[in-house]
Amino acid sequence: MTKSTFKKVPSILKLLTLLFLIGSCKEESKKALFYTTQNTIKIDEDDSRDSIILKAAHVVPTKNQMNALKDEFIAFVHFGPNTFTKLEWGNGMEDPSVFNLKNLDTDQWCRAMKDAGMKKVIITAKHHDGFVLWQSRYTKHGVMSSPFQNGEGDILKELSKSCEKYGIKLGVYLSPADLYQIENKDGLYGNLSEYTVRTIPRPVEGRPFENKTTFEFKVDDYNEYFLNQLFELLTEYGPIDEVWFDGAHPKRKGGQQYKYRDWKKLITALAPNAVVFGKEGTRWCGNEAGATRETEWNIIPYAEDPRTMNLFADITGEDVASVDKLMEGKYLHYQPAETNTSIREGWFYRNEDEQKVRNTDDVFDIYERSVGGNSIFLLNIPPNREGKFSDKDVTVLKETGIRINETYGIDLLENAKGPAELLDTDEDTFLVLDNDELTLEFTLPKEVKINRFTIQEDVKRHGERISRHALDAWVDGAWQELVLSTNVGYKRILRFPEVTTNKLRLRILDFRAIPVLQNVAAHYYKTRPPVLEIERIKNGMVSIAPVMADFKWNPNGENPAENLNKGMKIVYTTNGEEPNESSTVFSKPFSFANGTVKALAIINQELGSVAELSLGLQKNNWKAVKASSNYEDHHVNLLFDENKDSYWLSKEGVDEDQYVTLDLGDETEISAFKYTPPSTISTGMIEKGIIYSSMDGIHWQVEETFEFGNLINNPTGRLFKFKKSFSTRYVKLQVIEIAGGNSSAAIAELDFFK
Ligand code: FUL
Repeated sequence: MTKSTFKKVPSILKLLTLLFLIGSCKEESKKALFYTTQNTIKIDEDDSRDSIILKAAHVVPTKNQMNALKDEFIAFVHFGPNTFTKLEWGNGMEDPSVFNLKNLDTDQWCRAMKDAGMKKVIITAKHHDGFVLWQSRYTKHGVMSSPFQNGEGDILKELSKSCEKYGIKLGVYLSPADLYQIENKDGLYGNLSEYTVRTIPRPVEGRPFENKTTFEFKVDDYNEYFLNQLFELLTEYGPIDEVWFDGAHPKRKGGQQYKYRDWKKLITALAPNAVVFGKEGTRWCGNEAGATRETEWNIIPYAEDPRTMNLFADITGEDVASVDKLMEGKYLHYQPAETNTSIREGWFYRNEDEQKVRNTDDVFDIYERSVGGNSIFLLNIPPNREGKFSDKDVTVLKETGIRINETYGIDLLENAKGPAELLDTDEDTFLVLDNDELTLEFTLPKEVKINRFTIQEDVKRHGERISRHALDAWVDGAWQELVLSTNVGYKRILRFPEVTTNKLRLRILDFRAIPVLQNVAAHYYKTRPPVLEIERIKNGMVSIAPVMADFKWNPNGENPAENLNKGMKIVYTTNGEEPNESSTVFSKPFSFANGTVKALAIINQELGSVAELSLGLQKNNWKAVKASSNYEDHHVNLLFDENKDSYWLSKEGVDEDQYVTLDLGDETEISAFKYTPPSTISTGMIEKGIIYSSMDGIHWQVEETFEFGNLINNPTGRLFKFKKSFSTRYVKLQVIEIAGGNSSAAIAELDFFK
């Protein structure tokens, strides 16, 4: 049935037709299309809930979108004046000489991307500051005015050559926001110029184009400038596979509008293979942290026709395209999400010591959640001031590539029995499921260990249809459910605890239309027991968890170590003995004081390394009696709140005497204390002090003077054992010396031990 015949049928008939088609599907099991597939399908007034769902199941990607999905893992490169000014956003008024690049090694970038298995790179040809990385004819604000190769360098040209050499596709980020064009006195952005018919490209004397195509558009000065630059980018740097339009705007001016439909005409003509990000091509996933949705459908409801829209709002909610959401739309449009985040804290390179780099666990986890969650993984690697990717970043890319290869390069279903269309590597074979046979079995010649399973729908021809599914394994003579999940789309990677089996069963539990699968594969990810961290949280409860990556920029809230090590258990002891398989399993925080907790992770019978933490008195009944001053956000109570991130900080230059006095609640025997300084500031480290004891909080007795070294460089907790233990109810810590000669004292946490 074609779309037009479908349109003419009144809704009751539509529903009957639908039921008939679904009912007759068994006989016509190879016929999964009820009418023509399209990239955008209009919802009609008389469409029912069922017919809208059926329409959604016929929305398919364009060739360019399909290729973008198949690229899976791609690179982002943020490079420009910000790399030198160490800012995330420039202001457009930077002197081009700040871009003081002496060396450039785009081959090195491409090698690192290749090692990671990335298929495309998108470079910030122009970021919001308006500085251009190529030899544009239309501005002097760029590499042409910088010291780089005496103003003759062209970053894009270099990258395009390297891309060709290493077989990597090229994409350009051209920021619609342009601070240089906003701020400089002859700037074109929002200059209120008239919309007149203009020829693109505008000829420039002595700089002819090899490509003789011309366009006529009725545009203003800034749109003309933008189109001229697009023309240069799309005709002089080899094939361009993606054009990235950022929606962010540090500033706007003069009510500047963007004539996107004209930009699109130019892109379609000059770079027919380019998918357009931020418009109808691909969409932002809604965050910059590498967070992914549990369910990511790529059939998006629109209130207007996305084929004619100029403005595309960001889509950020958790529920983007559930059936209920589809009902709110007037058009259904295929639009894959790009999960974009940076390998470093920030989009631009700043430095080696402070700017954290994601570890391989983190990057691999995002890869599995994004590529295996029906989206494209766009990872930014910002080159440094030497024009290279830094060593740390290169190592992570290499390790990620190795993990992807070792895990997904081997299909454990290779010699399995099951539907041949799904087990072959031919992308043009697919399997239309039978309406009452929605279970698929795969039998392997021998038992294998698996913990990953990938499913791909035939989105290219049949769209996205599965909305719930489960995977089972045959274990000890019975089916055991391994994992239950939601939609599939281009690719779903299922992660579950390792199982040894020779039979797997995929059950499709719910769908929008008869599911059509393209491929399935089973894999094994070599997990390793993660390093653990023990900490006492509020109310004296002890918690044990894999160490989280210390990546403070936009944390996505996922614990990669836990994600990757499904099936891991944590065991611990509190009696000083080394933990082993038969030790207590950690399932929830427990109350513990005055002793040592030792813990390790076990995965697939493999024991990880032992983590250990000595815990002092519980602090539930402690009170701060007195303290020298404190800053408003750094109250003295924060030094016994079991949180190392918060701290007491006395005011600079206010007190002659710096001290804190605590009431421990009961008379207690004390043999040692631990001082934990804050790790986020380098001031206030107490190098030298005195501990006093008191039974009544009035009469004090000196117990001992303590001293700690190298606190600024190594701000870790320091234990001090008293020569002789003592009984006390009140304790006073008197500061004698603060590292670096500061006059503010800081304590993140104080602990006392029996
Ligand atoms: C954002 C921009 O403002 C950032 O600087 C960066 O380019 C990121 C990819 O998109 O919207």
